[in-house]
Amino acid sequence: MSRFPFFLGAILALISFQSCQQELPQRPNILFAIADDWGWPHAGIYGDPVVQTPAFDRVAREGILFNHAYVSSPSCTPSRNAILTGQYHWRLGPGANLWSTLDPATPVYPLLLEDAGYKIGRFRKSWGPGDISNWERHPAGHDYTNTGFAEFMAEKPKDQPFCFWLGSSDPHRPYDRGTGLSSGMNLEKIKLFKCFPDHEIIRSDVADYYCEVQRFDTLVASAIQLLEEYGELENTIIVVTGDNGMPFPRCKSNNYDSGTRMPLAIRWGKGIQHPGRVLDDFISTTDLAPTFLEMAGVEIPEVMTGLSFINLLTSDKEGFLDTRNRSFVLHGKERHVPGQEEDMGGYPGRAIRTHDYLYIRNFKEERWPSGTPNYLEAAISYCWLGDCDNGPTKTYMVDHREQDEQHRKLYDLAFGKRPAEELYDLSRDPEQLLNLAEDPAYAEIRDKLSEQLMGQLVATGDPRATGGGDEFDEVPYLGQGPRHPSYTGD
Ligand SMILES: [Ca+2]
Repeated sequence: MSRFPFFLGAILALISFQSCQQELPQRPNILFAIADDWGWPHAGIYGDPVVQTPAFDRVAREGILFNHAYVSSPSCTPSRNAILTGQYHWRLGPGANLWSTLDPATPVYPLLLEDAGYKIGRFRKSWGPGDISNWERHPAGHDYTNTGFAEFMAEKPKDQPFCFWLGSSDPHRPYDRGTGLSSGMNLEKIKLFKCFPDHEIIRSDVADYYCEVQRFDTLVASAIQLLEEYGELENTIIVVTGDNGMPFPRCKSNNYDSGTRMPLAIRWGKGIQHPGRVLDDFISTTDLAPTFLEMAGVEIPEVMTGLSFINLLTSDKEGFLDTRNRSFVLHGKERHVPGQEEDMGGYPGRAIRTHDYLYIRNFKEERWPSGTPNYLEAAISYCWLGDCDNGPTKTYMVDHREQDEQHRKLYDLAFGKRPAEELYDLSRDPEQLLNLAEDPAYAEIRDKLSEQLMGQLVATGDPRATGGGDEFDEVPYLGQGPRHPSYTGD
């Protein structure tokens, strides 16, 4: 059965899980903790041998750990827009792009909760980046960046439920070089993604990223401690996740697991009566908004394409539960940074991920997936492989691309052009490095997934699936892109 129409799926899911119904906490508080550029599986409980994430691990142990959570888009603004609106980013016009805007008429869950009596607030990075000065109320709530979650809790009337967005700017670049190593991390123990050359510079860069992941985890720990002090822990749903993958080549801003697959753990006191479970169901972070609204007893707007997963939280089983609705997930990319050679375009693509395969459709295969590799003195001179944040790993991979065949191969995988279709067989290639789209043995699977993907995109109103979408390339870009390290202008 297809994931969409979602209302039909929701009814069937309700029937499937009726036997597990229980009395749920009324109007629970919501603490949404989101890291910036933190990818799966970089948490202790996922088996990472180096990074230490005791707060995330605790949330998972006392709640549920999700193995297959995905963002709508591996880029800050569209990913966050999708979370707030409960809609795929391709339904949000300019909001599909990085450094953009969002139509103030779009329903967002924090404001719907405020209208229903919740106190709402946000800390540090929430919506964006971009410009939402035309919103009367900030879509993520009132700003407590200066005073913190503690002040929010101190202000809150005792009996008023709350919804708080605990944002962090970690582990976004830049990093203090060598902090991972100097903190005692064993670089040799790091499990490097296979899309990176194995070099000490890269291991050290990953360790620096881990340091900031750990700083985010400390923020989560302090928020949990505060909930305990106020006696609110058991009636609060705590969600810990990220907005896109690690800021390294072929990760963030890419439609591979390294860009779109997120750590996700959820704790909900008595709402989860069988804690410590691990789930393999596919979750889109667009599913969070309808889940929060349903928990609060607030009507879910019809425009939301996300699907509440309360049925998973209240189940007593683990593994892959909702086979009707959660056998795949969709994600995609519009413009991250305008890093192409001749226009403001991005690198549009969409993907469908199942337990067995990843299929990607690149709509403009003539463009550069990570932006042009050239350093030009033209109007776009500020972009150098613009879709990849600058850092030691990027510089190493560019500088050593001709060193040998392996370095060249990994450079091309990260920065080279890609065909219109990509297909990865996850049973033999979990890191998605070997494209089988042209292999005759996989033609039938490729065509089936292509048809399924396009059908879902049409059903969810994606302009790229109906012959349009070029308007995404015309949206003003309100930020800057990575410059070549040699750039000395302004
Ligand atoms: Ca981000």
